[in-house]
Amino acid sequence: MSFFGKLKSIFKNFAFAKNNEKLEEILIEADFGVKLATALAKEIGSKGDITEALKNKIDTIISPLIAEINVNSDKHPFVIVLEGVNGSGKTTTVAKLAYHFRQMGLSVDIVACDTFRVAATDQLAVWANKLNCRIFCGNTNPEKPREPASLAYEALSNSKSDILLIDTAGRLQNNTNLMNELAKIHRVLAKIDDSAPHETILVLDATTGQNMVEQVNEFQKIHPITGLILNKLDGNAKGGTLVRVVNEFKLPIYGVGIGETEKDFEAFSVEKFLKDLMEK
Ligand SMILES: Nc1nc2c(ncn2[C@@H]2O[C@H](COP(=O)(O)OP(=O)(O)OP(=O)(O)O)[C@@H](O)[C@H]2O)c(=O)[nH]1
Ligand SMILES: [Mg+2]
Repeated sequence: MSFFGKLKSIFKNFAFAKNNEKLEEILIEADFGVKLATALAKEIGSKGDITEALKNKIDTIISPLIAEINVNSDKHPFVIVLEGVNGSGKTTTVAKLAYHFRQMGLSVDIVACDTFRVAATDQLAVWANKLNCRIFCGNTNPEKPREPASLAYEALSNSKSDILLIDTAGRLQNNTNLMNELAKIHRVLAKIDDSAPHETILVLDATTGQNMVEQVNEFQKIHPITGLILNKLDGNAKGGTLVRVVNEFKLPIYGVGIGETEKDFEAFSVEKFLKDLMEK
């Protein structure tokens, strides 16, 4: 039974006041987290049409944070760093953003800072070629991978494009060495342009659930995250956690990934999200 169907059937037979606890339970089960679940149950539990009330509430939380990356043409290049855990969709997102900006008539350079895996650079080189972007890459010799920060420095020193997209290696948020490496990328970029990077986007795999909150927390410790991209919304996304992450961090949502091609990127739609949440 769908999440909202489940809600409806439970509330059909009971008085509202008695069931705040049950609503809370369901919201926790749907990954909203205890804090938000309790707050929502308290607020919504006394309303007549719970489904509508919940929809409205989710809309109020998410809608104000739907945003577009605002490219400031005074910053040249406008530097965007993509970060996230392994497999969250960073490299594919670089391709999606490159395509998006190319469509706007902007020139785009890409930096393959995942220098430790030859396959990572190859994957990005294929995209760069397809999307007509210049690529900076370091690991011509897999025995001696280039230091990511040094490559980022070289790229920003030499790029003449409107946009510089920096792909980074996937890392677990609790891996200190790799997190320090990320901090170093930020430091060297700021040496060239103290306002860079102009956007630091955390790419989240929306199917991973609870752990997303911890990911945002840990990446924020390295450098302020300026926005989120939520990937794999075409898959079995954990709806509740998304609402929770958005509610907790109040970070702009710059878009969602809905597939594996460069075109599978769009603005977050609350309407579509709620429809999916109800059907899943
Ligand atoms: N269905 C779906 N698949 C996606 C989406 N975004 C990325 N993928 C797939 O997820 C897998 C991982 O994507 P990558 O872009 O390589 O992820 P990454 O974060 O760069 O991975 P690492 O560099 O290994 O950390 C690939 O098979 C992608 O095609 C999406 O929005 N929807
Ligand atoms: Mg990658």
